[in-house]
Amino acid sequence: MMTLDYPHRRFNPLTREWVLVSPHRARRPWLGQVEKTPGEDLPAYDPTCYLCPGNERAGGIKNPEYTSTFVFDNDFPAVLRPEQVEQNPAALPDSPLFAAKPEYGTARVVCFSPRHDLTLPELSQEQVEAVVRTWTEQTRELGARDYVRYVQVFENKGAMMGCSNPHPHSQIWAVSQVPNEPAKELAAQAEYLKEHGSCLLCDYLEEERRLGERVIAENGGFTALVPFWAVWPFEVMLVARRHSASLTDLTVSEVSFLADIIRRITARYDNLFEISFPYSMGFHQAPTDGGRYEGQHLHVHFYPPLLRSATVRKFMVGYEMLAMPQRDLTPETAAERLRGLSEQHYRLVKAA
Ligand code: H2U
Ligand code: ZN
Repeated sequence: MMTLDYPHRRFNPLTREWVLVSPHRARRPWLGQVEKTPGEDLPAYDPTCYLCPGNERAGGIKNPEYTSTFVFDNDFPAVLRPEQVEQNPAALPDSPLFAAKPEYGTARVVCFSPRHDLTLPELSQEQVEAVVRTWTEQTRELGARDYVRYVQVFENKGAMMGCSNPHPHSQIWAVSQVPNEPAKELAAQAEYLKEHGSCLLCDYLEEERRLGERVIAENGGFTALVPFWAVWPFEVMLVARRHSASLTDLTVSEVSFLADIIRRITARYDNLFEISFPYSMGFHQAPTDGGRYEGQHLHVHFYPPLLRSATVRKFMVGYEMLAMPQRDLTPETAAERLRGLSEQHYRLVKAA
């Protein structure tokens, strides 16, 4: 077990950025903001929820009486299809100091199930497999559009993350240019492949599995670990065991493995403070422009904001905004905490 209890920095080879780790600081007192804990007793159906089956959304559209996953075009999309944009893109400034480019795309919302009250770890294996298959089909369908170069699948969970509705759902933004985060990671992975003749995440995964100290759980298809360079206190990465680039490359059994690891990790998250654990999570996959992205290795990032309890969050402010990210708790300690938790969801245990 690595014991580094003095300040140091760690390198993230995926983004090629550094994070400052200050383990000696974890015990400082907290007199700051205390968050509200999320409501526990949600109804299975909420007549005022715009995502529940049969209910009305903005603009008067009615949701069908869906029984599995449900996908719809976001009624307030951040990006528009080329034919929806009337402005002449040539009017945009394009010089080194005033650079702008048009961005096209399609934004969708994916409801996980008709149930207003059940999050990923509370859904069955079959139900989460349906969610994974929906994300995969959406990646394929939207990725095939000529104006789409990248399909970002993500979930924003919890009021603390700015999520507007507790009804379990994710979003998909399919856009015409590779966004910043995947762009950095694609470049780093391509360069690593060129330099070492092997895949960055294949090599990293092999080493992490050998060391074991940051691994939380795994199955035949995926390993869940706290990355060596984690920024958020309980950040987790799910890494595909096989060198696959995208959701669309997964075999039927890998889809099951992915659903399994998602359920197990989110159950551990909820069990950590016995609340519905907030986070932003998302997939990093290959662009859909037909290019070859041999270095790209499918993975999922979970970025949860909570630090030491259900009510004390990590703020990315001050030094983080102006200099570089910093963390107190070491990734090894976070992994140990998560590893020690049950995979039986506390609410299901209480209900039994
Ligand atoms: P969050 O995942 O951040 O809660 O966002 C939910 C999305 O749902 C948000 O992008 C969309 C919002 O634009 N939405 C609709 O498409 N229709 C509605 O009637 C309300 C919200
Ligand atoms: Zn609902």
